[in-house]
Amino acid sequence: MTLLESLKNRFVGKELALSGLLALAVSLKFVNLNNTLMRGSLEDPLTLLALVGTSLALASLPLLLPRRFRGAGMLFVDFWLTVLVWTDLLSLRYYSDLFTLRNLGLGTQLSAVADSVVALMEPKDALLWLDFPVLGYLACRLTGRSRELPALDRIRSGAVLALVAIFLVPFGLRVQRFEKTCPGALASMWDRPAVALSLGSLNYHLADLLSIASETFRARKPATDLEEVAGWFQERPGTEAHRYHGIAAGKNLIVIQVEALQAFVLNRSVGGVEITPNLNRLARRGLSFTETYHQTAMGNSADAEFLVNTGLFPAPTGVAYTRYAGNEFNSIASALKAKGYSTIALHGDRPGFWNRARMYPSLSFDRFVSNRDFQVDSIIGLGLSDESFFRQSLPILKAQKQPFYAFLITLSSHYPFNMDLQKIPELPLGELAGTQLGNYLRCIHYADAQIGAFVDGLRREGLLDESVLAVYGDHPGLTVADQPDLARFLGVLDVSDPVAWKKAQKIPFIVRLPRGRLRGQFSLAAGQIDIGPTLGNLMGTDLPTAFGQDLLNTDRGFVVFRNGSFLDDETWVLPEQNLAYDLKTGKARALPEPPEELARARQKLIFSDAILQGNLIPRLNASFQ
Ligand code: GP9
Ligand code: MN
Repeated sequence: MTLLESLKNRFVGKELALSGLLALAVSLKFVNLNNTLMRGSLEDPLTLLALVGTSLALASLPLLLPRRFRGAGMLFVDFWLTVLVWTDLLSLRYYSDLFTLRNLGLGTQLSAVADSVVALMEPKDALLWLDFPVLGYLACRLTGRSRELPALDRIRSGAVLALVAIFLVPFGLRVQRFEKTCPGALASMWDRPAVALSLGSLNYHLADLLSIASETFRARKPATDLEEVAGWFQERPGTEAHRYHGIAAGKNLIVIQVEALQAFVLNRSVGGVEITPNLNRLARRGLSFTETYHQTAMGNSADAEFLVNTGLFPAPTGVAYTRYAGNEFNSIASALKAKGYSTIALHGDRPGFWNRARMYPSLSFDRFVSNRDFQVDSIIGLGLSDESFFRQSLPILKAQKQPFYAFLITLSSHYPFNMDLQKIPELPLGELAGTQLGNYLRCIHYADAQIGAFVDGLRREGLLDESVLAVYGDHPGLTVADQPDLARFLGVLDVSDPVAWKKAQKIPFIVRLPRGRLRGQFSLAAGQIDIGPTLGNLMGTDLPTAFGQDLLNTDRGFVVFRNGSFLDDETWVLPEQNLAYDLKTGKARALPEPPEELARARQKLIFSDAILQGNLIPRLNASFQ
């Protein structure tokens, strides 16, 4: 039978009608989901067209099946897409996040929330299933007549595939536009609801599926094997003999990751006002590592958390928090839990942002306090203001079972630093007023004041001298566009000189011990990956699979960056560019010989990647025993 004859057949007409009905039902469900995310989020015609197009494409797929299975195929598509929308709605209610296929591997975490799933359901959810009996009835009738209809032929399946491809064109165009306005967003998936708002919720899932499929397709065998990695860790001397090992054992550990905090603001004033008086005081009275570099990659805040808590490098592609949340990890929290600590993470944003709600259990945090749990009484930028965040965190820590490890992540000093400026006190900025650098200084000044109030609170509650307190910046906040202003502000001739810019991007790393027991400034090169081993040593524990070093027990800094560049206390090497810079003079110089450091840097990255890709931590731990 020719295609034309086939189309003339009224049963084919009915099939097409049924498929159209299915597409309509699917579209309506996902439009409803988009409206739940944000009313009016489908106002962009291309986004709406892409949503309808993808619904039509999916609803056409059953037409490829042998005729007698087509009705069932349609019900199958409807059933699973409805389950998907429903899972999204429940996930939004629980995590303020959307479902991702990546989290399918997190079965163990699912059992923890299984009880709440029923509690999250609402009577109106039944509406999602309204179309099911109607489609079921029509599909049955169609199948009942299947014998009268011709068998599947190649021309028709070709036509269906062509139709599917045409229906998917708006999706392709929408993705292309999104990649232009938000480069890298699909690979990092930092905020799934934000992606769904841009692409449409159904197309977010399609993009998610395609990115997982392409990763799986491209996945290469790790460039090393378990024995090699295990051997590397075992060759390292243990930390028991380290200076200050366990000096703060049994005390609480409070770590504050400060959004976009750079080191140049410390001990600096603007218009006669000290920008970070509280951090300066902490640094004076504690340990301060003045040459600390951020090592984050695509995952920004999440990479900083990951580097610090696990001592592993960020993922080579994508983001460890979103790609590898199903892995097992050794972390500061797991090491301290083994010593009887309770563990808690606190952050004033949605729990789903950066997949934190999924990642924290994998990092051995017992509890995650997010904006779902805080009273959201004042908002700056992306979420709860730092003032409210610290004010509410204090009683939570007071009630926390001691000893505890508390990991706090601030938020208000987030790029572009002008989101709610009217809520942030003024600074006498002079000619910097209104510039991004000026706004940044205001945000940091504000964050510093909140940290100061928190430290006072800890003192008042008797927690300060019962705790080790560490503060560091997650990544730089200023961009190349701020270089001229920054150069003027710092009084440095040319911040656009690579070494000067690299140094301007340093972050602070400060540790206060109970009763200010250890003090000092350290100028060896350090990275975020060294923070875990350094704190671990003070707490009398060890991170057996961390790639960083204990900064109090080494006289040589060595910092490796995700792009393969690395630096020690004298030289910054960029192997890809065949370049090296003298860190003191800023001058380019010959690549160091012999290239031992190059091999060491490479090996660390290869081993760390192998651990992530192969989920090697459980097997490494077993091999250490
Ligand atoms: C979001 C916050 C900011 O919760 O941590 O993340 P960033 O954009 O800096 O990665
Ligand atoms: Mn950040």
